[in-house]
Amino acid sequence: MNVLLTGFEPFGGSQVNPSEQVVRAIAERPPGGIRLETAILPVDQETGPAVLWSAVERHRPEAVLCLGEAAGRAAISIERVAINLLDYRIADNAGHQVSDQPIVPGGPAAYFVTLPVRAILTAIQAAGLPAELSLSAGAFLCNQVTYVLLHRLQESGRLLPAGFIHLPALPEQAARRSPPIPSMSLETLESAVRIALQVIAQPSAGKIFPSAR
Ligand code: PCA
Repeated sequence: MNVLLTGFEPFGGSQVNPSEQVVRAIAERPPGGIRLETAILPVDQETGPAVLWSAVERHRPEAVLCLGEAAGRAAISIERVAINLLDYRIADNAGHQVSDQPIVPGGPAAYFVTLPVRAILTAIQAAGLPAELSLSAGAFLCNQVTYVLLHRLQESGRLLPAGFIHLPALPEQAARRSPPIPSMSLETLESAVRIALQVIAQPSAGKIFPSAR
């Protein structure tokens, strides 16, 4: 199966982004049975969604898994939904800080992701790693790229499994906070994402899963 895996560049004053590091680590040793394409997205209101969509157009993946950092979360967070809202709590890397705007004017209020979220959760937990289903990817870039991805896939009639996983901070990021925030090692994050990819690449995963499954 041809899978597109994406992460984000660092943002918000951090030198690293766990999602970028996980993508680079998995790209070095892709899982068997998966033709992996990767992209690192800019944390930029305009170019972030554009780089993701051009990777979809170029690689024609059969599934898309996007990763991002959610500093402060204590578990691997499998997102279930993306909402039609831009309400940046900080500026992006290009200085945009938009409030209370739709991503797609007149677009649906929200899209469910089309990944087998419950199966991914169960598989990660079965490996002894902390994971959760999440009902909000926030209102910053991670939510935005997920919404734009799901919207364009739907508009272009390309219904394929696509969704988003938020990763906790790395220990070196957590150590710089006072008080420290929850963190997970790169090895743990990489293991969890490899499990998610395995679930996505299972034969039944060609189906579109409503997020309730
Ligand atoms: N996390 C941010 C954007 C980039 C990233 O890694 C977010 O949660 O929206």
